[in-house]
Amino acid sequence: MSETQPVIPTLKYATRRTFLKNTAFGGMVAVSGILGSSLSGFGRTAPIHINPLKIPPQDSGTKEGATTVYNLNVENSTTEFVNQIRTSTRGINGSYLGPTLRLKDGENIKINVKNSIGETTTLHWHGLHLPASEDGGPHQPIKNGETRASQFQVKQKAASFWYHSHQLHKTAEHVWQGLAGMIIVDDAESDALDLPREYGVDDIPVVLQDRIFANDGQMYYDPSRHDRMMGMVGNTPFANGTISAFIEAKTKLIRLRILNGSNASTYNLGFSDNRPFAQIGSDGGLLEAPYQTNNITLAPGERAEIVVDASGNENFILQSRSSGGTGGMGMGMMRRGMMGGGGSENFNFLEIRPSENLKASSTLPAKLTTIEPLAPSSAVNTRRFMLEMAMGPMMMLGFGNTHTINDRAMKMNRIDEVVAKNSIEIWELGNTSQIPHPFHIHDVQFQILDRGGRPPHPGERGLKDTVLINPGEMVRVIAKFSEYSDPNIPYMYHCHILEHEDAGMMGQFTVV
Ligand SMILES: [Cu+2]
Repeated sequence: MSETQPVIPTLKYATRRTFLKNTAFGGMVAVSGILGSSLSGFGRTAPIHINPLKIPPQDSGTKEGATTVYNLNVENSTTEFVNQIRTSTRGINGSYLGPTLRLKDGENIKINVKNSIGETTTLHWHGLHLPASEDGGPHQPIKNGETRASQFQVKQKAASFWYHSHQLHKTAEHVWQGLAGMIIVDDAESDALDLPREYGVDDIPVVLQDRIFANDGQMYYDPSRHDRMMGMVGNTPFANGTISAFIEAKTKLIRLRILNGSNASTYNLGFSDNRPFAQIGSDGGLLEAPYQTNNITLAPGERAEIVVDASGNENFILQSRSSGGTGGMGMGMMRRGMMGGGGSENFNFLEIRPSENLKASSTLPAKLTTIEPLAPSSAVNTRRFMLEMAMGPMMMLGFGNTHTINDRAMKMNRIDEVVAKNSIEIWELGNTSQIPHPFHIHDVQFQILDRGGRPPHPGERGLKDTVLINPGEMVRVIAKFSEYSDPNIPYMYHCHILEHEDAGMMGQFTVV
């Protein structure tokens, strides 16, 4: 496939559920898949991917007195993912996904969100510590035509966060259509570190997703009962909404801020030539020190910042591999078995093409930050949350609550847990179902105490707001619920497989 050849899917059978196995979309992905796995070491490899990675524009807001103001418009649009095919999408200040919001620790911000999509939605600031009233969750819906402001002070360590629709029962569909974007927080400590930081050049946001196109080029959100049960998994990999994406590396070290923005797929990430890289950050901050690996597992909602050395003559591909790899937790195998193909196949997300003369980069600092561990002895309360899925007859008959936490499905008018302000708590997260669930807690960054009684994986020893709970596993996390309280407006905790969240695997807590 040449770089100039347009790719046009067949339009003959525009049946909604006739998916693209035999269309040009599928063909393109399959071709890059085959070539991608056969990269080998004789001189410069031929480019495989065909589209420059879209880099979301940065939005650093506008100063209005002591407040930095951001204006977001949530809108309907169309996007040309493939030449000459316009796909209906939704985006924020754009046609698919949104700008990267650049925030500074300590600054007062106001984000105006205008809804122009013709139905109610909302935007949630995932991972940020803020008052419940400003969280952008199901209790802060924005009707079509209305604008709602979220106003708060940024109190975060430097890290990569994100924002996405959190509309009750509609989150999965809205995110599928494109309502998500990245947030980068900077702080003084990380500004002083010698890390790659030129946005879009050697510091690159990478939103990973997978989608399904019908033969008419549209991405219908039309989940089957199986999709609703297991989560909607696509067969076409997206990086920032780019299919078959590539970047040219101009510097020796490239920092990728990777967000798993998929609805339901856990990615087992590494490079096609298995080259090592350093993980430098987790969900809510930098790790204390770079962690050398060649494989990371990233569940929906999780982020990882990595730095890879692009030296060498060869192009290489950031891919998700189905077969587990070294450092993973057997996720690929498990999902392939459970999901029956689809999203756990090999996904080639992003080809990296080193320039002939790479600009030198500084060596990574040995120490990145300090994370004060929260001592289990300081916890005043322990709560247990069991993630459950009703399988068998209940599911087949389609009644009852199929996705629950502690036997209950989400109810807007029921507060499930009340946490005392400024207290430290241990939350025990268990999973009685047969598939993994990523558990997300609003408002806080937590620390993982142990996973199945064992210390967390090195890449998980930083600040986290989302953690994958494998079947039969108990993960203990510890968090401080500081500063903000509101007896009436709750925060959410939920599974970040968006179909599960929408089906009720969500609960509410207040801080008082
Ligand atoms: Cu789940």
